[in-house]
Amino acid sequence: MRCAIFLLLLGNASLHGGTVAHYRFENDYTDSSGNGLDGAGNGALAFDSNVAASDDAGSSALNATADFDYVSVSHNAAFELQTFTLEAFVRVPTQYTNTVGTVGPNSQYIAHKLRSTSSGSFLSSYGISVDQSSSAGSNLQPGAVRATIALSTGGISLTSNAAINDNAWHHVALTFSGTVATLYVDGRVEDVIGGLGGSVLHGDAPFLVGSGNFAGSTSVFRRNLDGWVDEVRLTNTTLSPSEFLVVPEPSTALLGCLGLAGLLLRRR
Ligand SMILES: [Ca+2]
Ligand SMILES: [Ca+2]
Repeated sequence: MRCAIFLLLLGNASLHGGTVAHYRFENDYTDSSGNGLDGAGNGALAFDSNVAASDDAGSSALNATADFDYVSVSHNAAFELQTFTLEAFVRVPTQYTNTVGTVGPNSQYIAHKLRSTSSGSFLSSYGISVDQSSSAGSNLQPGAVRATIALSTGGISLTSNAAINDNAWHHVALTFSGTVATLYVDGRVEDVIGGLGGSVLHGDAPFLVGSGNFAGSTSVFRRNLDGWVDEVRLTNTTLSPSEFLVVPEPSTALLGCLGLAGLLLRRR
């Protein structure tokens, strides 16, 4: 009973009243928030039962490991937030370079609200990506998580020290209070920018999962993610880590399995 109550408390993380959209990818692209912001799949997406070790992961995740695949949600005014939390579970392989050149190097997008499909900088109103490669003249850090917000006072970019390209599930989150932007990886603060002002710039482009911020001459969004994504949740307030989706604990789970395996071996 105590265990059941504990699990119930953990499960409350996904019931926050300020949820704008929540894509659980339980074999579909629907929004479980009740706001009707359902998505649509594009390209060779699949669903995968290999999910994060989290009580909030459900039993299915989005496999977006192919090139050109992504989930799109039509623009809606509900996405035009001035304070928010964007979070997701993500798993990227150690080698996660897109095989199609036109997909583009740079940073592969996990989830973001696109502002414009044209070329340029800070085309996402807000978003989270993972750096793929370090090209000449860039400040990209392979495996680092990057978050951007387009503000009327100038675009900002946050970067994690932690690298997540280890083929394990991680939780990533970007919060913005209107003056402070914070990037979290696995519930830990990785970067903070304070003293911000102005407003978040918005446009009528879609909210995207697994693809980037520029539909070039090929009409496909560049910076396509080569990895898995799950439980993309957008909230209209700045959540604290205790309110995030329950962060995966792969090392603990692995240790538990190893301990169990050791116990079983000793019994033979
Ligand atoms: Ca799920
Ligand atoms: Ca992909």
